[in-house]
Amino acid sequence: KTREYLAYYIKLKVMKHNESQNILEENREKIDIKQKFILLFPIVLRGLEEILDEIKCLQSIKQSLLLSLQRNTLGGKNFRGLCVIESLNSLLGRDLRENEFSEAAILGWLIEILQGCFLMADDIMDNSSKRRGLECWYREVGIARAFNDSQLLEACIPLLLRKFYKAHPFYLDLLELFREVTFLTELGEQKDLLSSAEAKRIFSFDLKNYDFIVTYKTSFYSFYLPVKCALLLSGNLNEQANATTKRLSKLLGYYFQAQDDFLDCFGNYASLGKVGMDIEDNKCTWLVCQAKMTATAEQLMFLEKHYGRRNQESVLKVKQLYREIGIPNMYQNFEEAMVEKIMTEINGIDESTGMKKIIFFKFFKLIHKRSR
Ligand code: DMA
Ligand code: MG
Ligand code: MG
Ligand code: MG
Repeated sequence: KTREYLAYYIKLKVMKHNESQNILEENREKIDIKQKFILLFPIVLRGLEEILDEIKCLQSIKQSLLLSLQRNTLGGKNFRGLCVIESLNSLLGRDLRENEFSEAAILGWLIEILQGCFLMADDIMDNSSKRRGLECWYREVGIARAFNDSQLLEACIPLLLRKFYKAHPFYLDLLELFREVTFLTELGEQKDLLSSAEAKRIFSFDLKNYDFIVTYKTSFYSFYLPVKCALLLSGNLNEQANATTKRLSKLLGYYFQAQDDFLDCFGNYASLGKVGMDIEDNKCTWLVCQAKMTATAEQLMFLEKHYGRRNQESVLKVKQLYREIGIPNMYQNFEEAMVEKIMTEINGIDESTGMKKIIFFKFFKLIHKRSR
């Protein structure tokens, strides 16, 4: 029922706050964390509506913003948002009270909104066609509007934070955290973009370059941000717990983005809901870095000839070359080595800082061998 409800609202209109709250009330005992999380989304939506009403925003503009918020925030895996709840749960070592759950869920939704802003812009930058099984937003409303929608929603985040957390003892820390992580992610996107545009083409790609791109564009907002939000909600300001979160986030982010790159090339639309563009876009991906390191001189020339070309024959040739070089097998080995490394790191966490190993075990389990 929740799924139908969502599918309906994503496509048709802005969700009604009272309807979702009724479903939540009626099913409180039956629904799981994810469904509960999704049913709390209309609280954020209504929060934005109130902010816009306070400044007497034109109705038509308000509706357009609420719709783009909903359309670009819902429909994903929600693992970043859910991670705030799961992490707080682990940090406190007990079930969350209703108000604690909502507090974590709203922060989780702010992360999901931020992700929506990044994706709207990323799809323009990457010439993508599909996102979450739907047309990319810029293909529906045009580049100009999608650009401004991304800006607008990003600007809503501090306003929503103020609305929901103004009285929270760590309000300022949360505000700074979101600002900083937004900046770092956009730096990563910048590096991603500039690397793909470099005149030297594939010869500038290497794992050092790759490390910077993925740490900045993926690790901070996907892993560090949700766990850090939970740390702040639990009142943990321990520096070492913070450093551990950063270290593990970097590692998980690296693994996550290498998966994303692998799936871009070898995954399928039915489970991903997006169509890969990395080869056409001349991206510095995990795959092309590996290929560069192991290819023969002849294969390198072939790669140079076909990588970053906007035609299907070239794309297929690059994929064929990846298979010849044995990239899928190398990826499997990489995955196994990563599992080892991540497990060792998690097991080494010092829990006397208040940090909990289970947070990262759960996180890892969610992304391990994912196909979407
Ligand atoms: C996306 O990297 C990074 C951000 C910050 C959205 P990507 O272009 O590889 O993502 P996707 O494959 O989802 O387009
Ligand atoms: Mg992209
Ligand atoms: Mg991108
Ligand atoms: Mg990708």
